Amino acid sequence: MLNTSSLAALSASGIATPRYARKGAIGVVHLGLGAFHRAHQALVFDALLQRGDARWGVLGVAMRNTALADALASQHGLYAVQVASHAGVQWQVSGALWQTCVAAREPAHVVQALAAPTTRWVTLTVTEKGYTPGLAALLLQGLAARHGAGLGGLTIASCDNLSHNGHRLQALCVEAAQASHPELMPWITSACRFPNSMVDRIVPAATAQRLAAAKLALGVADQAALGTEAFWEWVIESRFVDASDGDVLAAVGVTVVDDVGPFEEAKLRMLNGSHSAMACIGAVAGLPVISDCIAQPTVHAFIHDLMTHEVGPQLKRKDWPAYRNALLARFANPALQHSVHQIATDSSQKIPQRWVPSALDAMRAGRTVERLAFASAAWMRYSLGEDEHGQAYTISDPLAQQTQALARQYAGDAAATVAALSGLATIWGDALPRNPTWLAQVTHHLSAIQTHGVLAAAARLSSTTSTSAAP
Ligand code: CS2
Repeated sequence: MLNTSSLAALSASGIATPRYARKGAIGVVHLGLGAFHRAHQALVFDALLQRGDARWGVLGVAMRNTALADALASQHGLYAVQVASHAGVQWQVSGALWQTCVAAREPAHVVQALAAPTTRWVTLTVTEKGYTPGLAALLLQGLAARHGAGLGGLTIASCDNLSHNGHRLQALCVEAAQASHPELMPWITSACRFPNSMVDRIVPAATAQRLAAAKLALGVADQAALGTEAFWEWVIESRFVDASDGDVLAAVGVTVVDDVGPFEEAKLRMLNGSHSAMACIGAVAGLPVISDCIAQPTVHAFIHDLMTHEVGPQLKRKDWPAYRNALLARFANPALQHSVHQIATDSSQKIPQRWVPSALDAMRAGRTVERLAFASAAWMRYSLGEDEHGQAYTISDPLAQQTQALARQYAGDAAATVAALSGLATIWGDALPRNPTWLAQVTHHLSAIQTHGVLAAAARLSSTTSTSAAP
């Protein structure tokens, strides 16, 4: 099994491995030890450690997943990442995780780490639904201990796919402090920093095939191996407790900006918005992974036109045509094998930032929203929990029980399904459910999906919708 004693042989066989001492005081507490962190921020910290800056060793905190944290602990925090690009695949072993633990099992360990004098940063990837009072309570315990010990504040960087993620996290902590530690409130706002940030890298959950490929490439088993694409981006606002961190991060490829808004808006609406649309369409059509979806000319045209006519024109980021083209190429990467069901997970938490703002902006600008309405109809069809070949699947979503019950109750009746499912204000907000044109379009597309099947309905949409010339 991969562990410290494997490193010399791996390095001799040409695999990039950590060349630094992997012990000492932890500098970063990361909450949410999923695949994304391990193939994204952890590799940024690994690059900093490789440069000899020992302040970035990570305590990786799984919120609940004991199996993953324990597997990583048994591998001394080491795991391999396969980076797949047109140029081929390359493996590297990350050494940034110096310790792991589980918040639900060892909360005191997390609090202690948050309160340690050497800890400078907290990063979070706890998913959209993870911003709970429980999370705030955990952070507050650590912050209270820090404050009590007379230590400085922390840079606390939310790295989840939420708009204004840093502001949201700060508001959650301040609100919790108001209730339980009012004396902490001024200190949290003055001594800690909550930069907004946009993170991007497509990192599918590991599969048995990936673990088998890792074993073949490494010559030892790695229970925590991952695959990803070559592209990565981390754009973060320059609001750090230690102002010099901006230059340090920039030196390893992080983009440090005053306002992350335009980057975050483009990423959530173009990349994640397209992902969620393909996830629903693919799940209903029985296409297992994103590269299968985008390989279908109908889906390619649909996603291209969605970004071109309904999402891109409203963005603050004016280079969106180039961004769109790069995304279409990234979606086609066959090495990723990114499961549509993984992306469809928690759709009720994702749609509010991925589709709804685009629909509202496009309508305000007098543009078509046909494809956003189609995607919404595809999500309603997806909510039945059974694809067009009669294959059942599990919907993993906090609202699954409710949405699936409604979809089944009105199955086959497009108007009734749309009336029931578009009334969920936590997903659609207030304006869309009251907009008769929107509701009529969603109903029209759901009915077309029911009659023709999702791919044929999408093909009809491409041939009937008139659109302006594409940039
Ligand atoms: C995906 C994201 O699962 C999902 O919802 O859309 O994880 C996506 O792959 C990343 O945000 C890419 O940066």
